[in-house]
Amino acid sequence: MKHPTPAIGERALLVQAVIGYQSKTEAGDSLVELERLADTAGAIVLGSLTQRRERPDAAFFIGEGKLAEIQLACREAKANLVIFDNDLSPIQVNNLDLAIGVKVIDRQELILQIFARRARTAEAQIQVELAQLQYLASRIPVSAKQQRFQGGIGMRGPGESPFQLRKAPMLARITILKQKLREIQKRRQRTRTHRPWPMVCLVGYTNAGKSTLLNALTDAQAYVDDRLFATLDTKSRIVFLPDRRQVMLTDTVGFIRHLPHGLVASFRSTLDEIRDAKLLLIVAEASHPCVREHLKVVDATLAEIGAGTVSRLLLLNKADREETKMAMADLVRDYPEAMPISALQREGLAALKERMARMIPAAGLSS
Ligand SMILES: Nc1nc2c(ncn2[C@@H]2O[C@H](COP(=O)(O)OP(=O)(O)OP(=O)(O)O)[C@@H](O)[C@H]2O)c(=O)[nH]1
Ligand SMILES: [Mg+2]
Repeated sequence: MKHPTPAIGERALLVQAVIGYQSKTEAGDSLVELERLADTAGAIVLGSLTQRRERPDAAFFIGEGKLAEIQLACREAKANLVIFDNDLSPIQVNNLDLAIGVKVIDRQELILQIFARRARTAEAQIQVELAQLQYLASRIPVSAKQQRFQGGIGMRGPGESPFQLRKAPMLARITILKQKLREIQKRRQRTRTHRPWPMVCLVGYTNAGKSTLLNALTDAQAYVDDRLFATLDTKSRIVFLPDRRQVMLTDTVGFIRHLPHGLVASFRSTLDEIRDAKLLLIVAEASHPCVREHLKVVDATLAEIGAGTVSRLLLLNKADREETKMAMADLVRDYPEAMPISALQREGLAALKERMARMIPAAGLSS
């Protein structure tokens, strides 16, 4: 399977514009995250530039002075890629490309590239290709002038401007991919309806420890890595609850700020499992200084995929870490229902299973 975007392996400079009110910690964390994303994608990060602005510049997102600074920094560091932490419009990408003279991408495109490189199963690969094509198709500019000329007398007819001609094969491919995905999903749906066990899903921000917890609770040997988006091809395993009943525990793709909407939509089939689950185990990295913000992103993403009403249990993971010990008292006060655990040290898991048994209605369980 071919992906339209190449692997990076490039020398990258990071740029972040802090717009309006955004706290220093949050902006800082977003930039650290971008650096980790760039590293995961295989780029060498040379440095970063930030700017605080009231609102984005329509043409370049950043101001003139900062643009000159970026040009200079790129020349000095021999960068051949600039990655923006902010979501850019197609016009801004074009303008920046031309002005700086190196390739410019934004956070969403970077995430798409990572997904493209990491997807292993046929389903995940189709999902990623679909998301990439949708992203690219949405970036083909249709100027007011072209729209005016479309379909005029003597023209080739509506929808045939040069830009639209570029778009047509993409749209055709999108249709084919959607069809393929539907077939895989139908098959998946059939096996799912025949499954006697209720579903429990592990969800949470990327790197929170979901796969580690799956491994700790079952004999799954899910891939664990201190990297963002370690899991794209998810696993499911049976867990025995203390009353000897069984549930099917499924790992899921991690969430992150500005997860491209196309990606969320394409991964819908995997995410459908979340919506149909009897219980969601929300795994949080309690040692992270921005854990509260991460939980907000998780909440918002769950709402976006229609899983806002599924019952959930919050797990404050990585309780073994020194950093967590300081923060735990505050977190437990703010989230009184949450359970501290350590997936790595396998602490708190017996209590977790007890709680799961209590939270899943007995009628929905098989023995
Ligand atoms: N100290 C400590 N580290 C943990 C714990 N749980 C997970 N980790 C580490 O956190 C990192 C990420 O763990 P994963 O299980 O891959 O996280 P994930 O949520 O599956 O991440 P993605 O698949 O990337 O979304 C790994 O380096 C784990 O070893 C824990 O309880 N304590
Ligand atoms: Mg994982």
